[in-house]
Amino acid sequence: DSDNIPHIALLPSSGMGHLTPFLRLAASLVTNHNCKLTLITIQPTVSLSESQLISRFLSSFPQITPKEFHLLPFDPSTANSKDPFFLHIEAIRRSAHLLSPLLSSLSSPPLSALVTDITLASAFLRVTSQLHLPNYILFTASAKMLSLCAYFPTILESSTEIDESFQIPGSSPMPKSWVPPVLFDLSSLFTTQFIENSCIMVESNGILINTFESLERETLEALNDGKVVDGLPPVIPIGPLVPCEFEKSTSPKLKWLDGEQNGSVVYVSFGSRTAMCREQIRELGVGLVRSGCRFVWVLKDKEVDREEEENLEVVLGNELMEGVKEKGLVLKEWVDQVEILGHPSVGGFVSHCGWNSVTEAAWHGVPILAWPQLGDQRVNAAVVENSGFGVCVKNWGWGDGGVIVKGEEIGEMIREMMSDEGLRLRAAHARDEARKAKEVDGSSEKGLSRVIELCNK
Ligand code: BUP
Repeated sequence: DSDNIPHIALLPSSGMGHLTPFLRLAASLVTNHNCKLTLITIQPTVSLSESQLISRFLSSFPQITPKEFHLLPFDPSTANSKDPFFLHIEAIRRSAHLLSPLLSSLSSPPLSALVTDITLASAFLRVTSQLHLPNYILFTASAKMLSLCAYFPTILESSTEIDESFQIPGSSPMPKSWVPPVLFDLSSLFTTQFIENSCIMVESNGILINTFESLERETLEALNDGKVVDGLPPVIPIGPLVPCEFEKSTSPKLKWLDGEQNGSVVYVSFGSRTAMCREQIRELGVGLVRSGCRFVWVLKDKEVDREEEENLEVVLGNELMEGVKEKGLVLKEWVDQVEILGHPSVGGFVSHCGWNSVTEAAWHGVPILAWPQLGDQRVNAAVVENSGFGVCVKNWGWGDGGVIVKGEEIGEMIREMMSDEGLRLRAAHARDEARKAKEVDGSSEKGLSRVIELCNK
């Protein structure tokens, strides 16, 4: 019945970690739920990977209407940050008023709702409320991180200094060391945006989240029972958002994996925006060689892919390069991570715990050795540890160059993870649970149906 088909506009934020879950959500809404969709993309994008993925997506889904949102000129010296992605988000926020005419033009059929990224929520909720258009937020990290985000203004209001840890109602105490360090600087761009987005959440119609019930049951219950923040709209788990065909980009180099034994290879990646300092990169290389395991290592030398220039020999040095090449495959390019995680040879993942990586590892049942680098990653790593399919070394630093972790220690931890049978069993269990959540009558698919019902009201 065409009356019950909602027209939803999706508006992702900057960076692959934000774009990818939006595109997976879009694919699932058109393919499995028969929705009419408009995808609004920000132009230009920060990274090349983003613009390439958007093109591939749009050519796979010609039934989705593309709309471009062009940014106004922006002077980065007027914002307190050096991070190209945060600066881009600020540029979007300052252009937010341009969304109103764009949304008004989408009238056939009329829009039912806008789904926007949490990092853009405060700017765009103002626009949707003026237009009386329902607004949903897609939260792209863990529910545990959502509870920290929602509760953060309350922490700031309280007169007591945070000691070693603090309590978010409905959860076990959270160590202060999990809080993204940037949040202790109240004048930073990230923190001002974070607080504004946190405060606006109560005004949205619902918060969709890329997690699943059995992974974060307690936290989801606390959020939905109003324990964390009174008046929060429904928090609806719809994850893991499943990797799709349009993302595939098979590289002939990955054929290497076919020749390796089942479960023997460790995959190493710190996501699309972390570039470790050279010294730490080299220690990691030493660690990988020392671990005795075979590996696929995705190495990033620059935060933004367009700026990568040095070749591998320069980054690693000739001697280490030789050692590394003998034992594994080291790549300084975009790889199909999901293909790697789904390969039978891969038996472990050294990961920064960007939330997409975590959900992809769970989807394929791959154990994680967590080494969070920034932002929400420590909180996400704690979710992984708590659910039993990963381990996190507490005294490894944030990877910002402050404390260099030695290769010997890295190698030992990798060896331990790769030989831990219990970890493998728990990862297989996480995979079964993730898959169950996405069955037709699974909790996350029911969540999506609920979103569509809400959009039709
Ligand atoms: Br690098 C890299 N190939 O080579 P996260 C990443 N990915 O497919 P991040 C590749 O990018 P935020 C590569 O599978 C995941 O879907 C990966 O998202 C994919 O981390 C995505 O894991 C990366 O959330 O983003 O990039 O640090 O900070 O927003 O979490």
